[in-house]
Amino acid sequence: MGKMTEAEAGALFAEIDRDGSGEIRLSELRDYGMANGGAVGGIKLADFVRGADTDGDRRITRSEFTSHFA
Ligand SMILES: [Ca+2]
Ligand SMILES: [Ca+2]
Repeated sequence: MGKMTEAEAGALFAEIDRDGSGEIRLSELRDYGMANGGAVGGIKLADFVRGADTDGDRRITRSEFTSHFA
């Protein structure tokens, strides 16, 4: 999508991945969204998951995240 640099996307990923597991679960995304008006990088959470979770396992890995945003 090219909205962010890879460094910016990595920093945002680290912010959302609170337990540092290397993947974002829906609960982490929800917690982040609740503190940020229900959106990640200006994208609604549901749309974000649909777009970024390319393998459909309902978790977003760092590579899924960065390839979606950067
Ligand atoms: Ca995590
Ligand atoms: Ca995934």
